[in-house]
Amino acid sequence: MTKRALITGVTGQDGMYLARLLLSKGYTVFGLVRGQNNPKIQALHDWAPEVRVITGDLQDQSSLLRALGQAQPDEVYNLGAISFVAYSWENAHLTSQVTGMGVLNLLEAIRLHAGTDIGKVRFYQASSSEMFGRVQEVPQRETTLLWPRSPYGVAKAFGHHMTINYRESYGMHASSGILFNHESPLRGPEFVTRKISSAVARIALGLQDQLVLGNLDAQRDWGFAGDYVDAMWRMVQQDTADDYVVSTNETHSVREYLEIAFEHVGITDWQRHVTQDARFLRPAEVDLLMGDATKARTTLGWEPTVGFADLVRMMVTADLSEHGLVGAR
Ligand code: NAP
Ligand code: F7E
Repeated sequence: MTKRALITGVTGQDGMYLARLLLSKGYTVFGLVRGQNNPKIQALHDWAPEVRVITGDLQDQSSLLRALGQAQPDEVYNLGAISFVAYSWENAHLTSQVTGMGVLNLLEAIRLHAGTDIGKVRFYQASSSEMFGRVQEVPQRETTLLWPRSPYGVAKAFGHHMTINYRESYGMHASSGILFNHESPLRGPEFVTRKISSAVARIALGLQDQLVLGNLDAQRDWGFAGDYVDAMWRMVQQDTADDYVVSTNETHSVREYLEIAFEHVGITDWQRHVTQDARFLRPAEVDLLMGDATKARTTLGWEPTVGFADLVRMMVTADLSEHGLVGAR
């Protein structure tokens, strides 16, 4: 029997990679898309034409119930969120509604949809290393105390605990992946990796001279999005639902990312192209993230396949060749 999956956030970076992964495994894939004329539908269609689009919004529970009725999914992947941390301070209430309450809306819709057969729909929640915030240990693992530092992190912590609560209260097969930063040529241009790869490509092509950034000393555990959606799928296939850290177990600074990106286009004196501006600093920074994915490696048999330097080069190469156009990604 062909499995059926519903992905929220299907127009985002991870949604696009996950849709392709599930299609390659023979799934029938439904994607929840918000808005009445969302321009990203075309990019999704170009990327994965077989995805069946259903309109709906994480803030609108009746739309979620309708989507579940239409898709009749065996698996639901909740990737929809307001995901840009900097934006979450300026729009804290909205972020809480979508990224936090949206999880509850969807869990409750699944519970109502499934009725007495709660096991018929498996659920994946896109939790985040941002929940560790002011980290209480290094590296961070599933048991590390959460100390979120942004409205986004707080909202994700709510969704994370609500997912665990639905598992424990109702026996729902609900898993939470605590994913550390993962990137790709599909990454939104507002995130630092893509902001840099895009600017470096433009500087190399003589289209731009300066790149303005915030904190260059922040350290992140950066992996490749294509690897991370595979971990999501593996979690959902387990007999028992659980929570897993997904990371590379390495940490690198924004400065290191810059060095490799510029080096890739033959620029060694990159400092003359980079300036810092306080407008890109955050009210509360997450200084250092580094995950311990031992549980995912041992239980799920999951391994990252793309290292940090190769990831940086992949993103710069993609921006060089296609200049932000979807076709060459
Ligand atoms: P992304 O590119 O920002 O995609 C977010 C998706 O959520 C988009 O499809 C967006 O739709 C959708 N969305 C926004 N508001 C919505 C609403 N009200 N109702 C329904 N959908 C809505 O994020 P991503 O990088 O793919 O990340 C996927 C998920 O993993 C997110 O939940 C993110 O918070 C989480 N996460 C990401 C990382 C990472 O490093 N990438 C790490 C840990 C956790 P539009 O296209 O219409 O805007
Ligand atoms: O920032 C620093 C910034 O916006 C990374 C999301 O996917 O991963 C992502 O959140 C670091 C921060 O990602 C600029 O201060 C310096 O320390 O690329 P980012 P993020 O905040 O780590 C987590 C795991 C998620 O869950 C989120 O959804 O880079 N930084 N200068 C800058 N960041 C940005 N965006 N722009 C700058 O100019």
